[in-house]
Amino acid sequence: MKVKLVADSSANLQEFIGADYTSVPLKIVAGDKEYVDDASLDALNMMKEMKEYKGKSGTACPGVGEWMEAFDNADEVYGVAITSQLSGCYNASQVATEHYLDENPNAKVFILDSLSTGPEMHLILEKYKELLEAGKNFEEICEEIKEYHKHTNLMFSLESLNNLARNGRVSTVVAAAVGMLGIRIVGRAENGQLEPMHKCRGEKKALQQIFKSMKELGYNGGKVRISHSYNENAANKLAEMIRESYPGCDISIGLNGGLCCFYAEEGGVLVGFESDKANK
Ligand code: X90
Repeated sequence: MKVKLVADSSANLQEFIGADYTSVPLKIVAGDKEYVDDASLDALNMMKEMKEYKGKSGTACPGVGEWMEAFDNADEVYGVAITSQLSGCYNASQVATEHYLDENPNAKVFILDSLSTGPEMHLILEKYKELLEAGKNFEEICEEIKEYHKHTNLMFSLESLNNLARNGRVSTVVAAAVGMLGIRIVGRAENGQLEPMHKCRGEKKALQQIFKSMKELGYNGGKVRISHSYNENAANKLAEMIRESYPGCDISIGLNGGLCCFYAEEGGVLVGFESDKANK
């Protein structure tokens, strides 16, 4: 039996060790130039070119066909998509699921609406893998992943909300408030939307605020997945801070891919974490 794991490229994973995994790319568009968010994309260079480019830029989600291709004739497909509240990606995955099941009536497909992105999607993929390795069946996996999802969260620190605001993903009022140099917005994904919570002066304060809010949301030493837009220093500092209180907890750090780099912008840090509390 062939089992496939899939996620769109906002999960920041081009490969997923130990699983038959496909990343479905979103696209970043600036004028005539299109950046496909796949393994060949140099996101750092993309950000550099974007800075110089003064015209309109935006993103596009994968279509139904790209999802279906990723399903790859598998008997069972498990996946996760960027929040349906800010992207058409999940919707495309649902249409793809219907078509796929029409063509393959014996197959089983489940794609979760993450109501989030980036490292929270990473946690979901790791849980799928764990459940598969435990020998659970399709129905059990769907139930358990939905239950797990209630206990996964996403927080962020952003230095600029320009690209989010220009593309209608956050209100321009909120975005304008960040404009000042050195100010970071710390917030979380809530009901599938970006929820700004605190304005922080300087990175250290922003990271301290993230950790404080994590604990308020019920973080208690569970897994943490951090991704950053070329700000490894901040990611390391946050990991250190968490480890001081929870030595030995499972934390990993990775780079944002193209989509998250475009929206989180330079310096942005995203943190996916498990909580004792059910926040969904
Ligand atoms: O369909 C498309 O073109 C993609 C649109 C994606 C828009 C949102 C991307 C957010 C990326 C920014 C910080 C975390 C926000 C969490 C919100 C749930 C990362």
